[in-house]
Amino acid sequence: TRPAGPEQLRSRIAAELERTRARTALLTEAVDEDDLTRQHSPLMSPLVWDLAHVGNQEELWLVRDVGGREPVRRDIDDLYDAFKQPRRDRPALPLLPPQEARAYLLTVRDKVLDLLDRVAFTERPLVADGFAFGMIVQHEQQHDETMLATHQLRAGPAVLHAPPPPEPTVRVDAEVLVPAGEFTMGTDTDPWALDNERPAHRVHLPAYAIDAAPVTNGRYREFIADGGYDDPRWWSPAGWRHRREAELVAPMHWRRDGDGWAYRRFGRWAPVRDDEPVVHVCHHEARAYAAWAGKRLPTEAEWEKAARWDPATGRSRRYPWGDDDPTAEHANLGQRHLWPAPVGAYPAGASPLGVHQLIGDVWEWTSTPFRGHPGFTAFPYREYSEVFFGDDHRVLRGGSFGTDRAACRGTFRNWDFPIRRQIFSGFRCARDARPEESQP
Ligand code: AVJ
Ligand code: FE
Repeated sequence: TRPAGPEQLRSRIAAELERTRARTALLTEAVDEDDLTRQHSPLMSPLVWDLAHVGNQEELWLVRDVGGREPVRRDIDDLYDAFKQPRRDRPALPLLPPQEARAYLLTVRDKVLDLLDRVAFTERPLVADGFAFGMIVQHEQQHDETMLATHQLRAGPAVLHAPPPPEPTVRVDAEVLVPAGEFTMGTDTDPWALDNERPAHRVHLPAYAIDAAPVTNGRYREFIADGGYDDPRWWSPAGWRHRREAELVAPMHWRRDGDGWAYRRFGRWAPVRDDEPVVHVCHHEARAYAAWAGKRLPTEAEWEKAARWDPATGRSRRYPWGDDDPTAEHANLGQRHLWPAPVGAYPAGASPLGVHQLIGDVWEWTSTPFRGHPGFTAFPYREYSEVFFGDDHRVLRGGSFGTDRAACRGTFRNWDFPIRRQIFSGFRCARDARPEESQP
């Protein structure tokens, strides 16, 4: 996947920038000016903030830092600095109106394409292998997924359309046993991997079992029907407190529908389908379900070993299916569909151990607080990940149907507060291997 020479790298970067901008355009042209400037939830920015923020980051890193060129709009840096402006305050800011934001993005992009024609991909870490360009592509894609979550929160009729995900073609086992032993976690070699995915390091895990697929709506409904939301036994103390304060009774966007449940997906209500991975649950709900099921959430290392470790060679792959970039056969990524695919729909994406749908469909909560890998160094800026290290966030893995392939790898790490569920978050369970299972 490493491009052969600078000209291939240049054209690959140009294609990724363009593909990504087309997605941004789709998300911001599907609604009117009022919808773009309004706040649809206190958790989210107005879409027009995300739009200009994407352009501002591109200006900061590519035009100014890599290119060493004059600022386009130094006057708006503070407005679009995520650390200076909390999300709830963003609608009140003197933001660029939609047409000005679009014009700003075009101006920045012109300069970037000019720069891309001339840049030498030297050994300077910011430009080696086109890293800064890859970082900016991933940044825009991450905000596109955030904007997609804003669309899901938006009231009113549907404006986004996509074909449904593929139907299942195989039956998937309940769980897979992963033998005890070491594997390589993280990466030193993936050229566009972000700082928190580095460095590669060896991790030893005792034998464990992990669900071969994400937990489905059908199973999650059993937890609800069994009184799971009313039984503090299944919840952590913080989880139970949150469950009561927020009055959680079901995943976000669900409502009772006769004897069953319906969910709202981008402005349309539909009966809940049992064989799809559950989405829009917080870490506390995932943890409670796992306890009810007699299991636990996987650690981040357990998730990554199940996704990347190849027992035949002992090496860790970039993706469950190998080292090649995802295609439509491998995983439900990139907003090609607007919800998770039923279990068994992506046999070509399974890992060597037979674990399915690790990449795409839903972000998967792990039990691990977000920290740096051993030997971590912040690059190129502390505010991407280092400032979030600590006990406040839990790691999510694997990407959702709304994650672009450029922002998703076997090593990619996402994180959020354990109460958040407006993101496309689901989970799978794990458990320690029983002694008789641990024998080789
Ligand atoms: C990695 C998804 C947690 O959206 O807060 C975007 C990505 N960082 N702009 C986020 C990000 C800066 C980040 N997450
Ligand atoms: Fe950002």
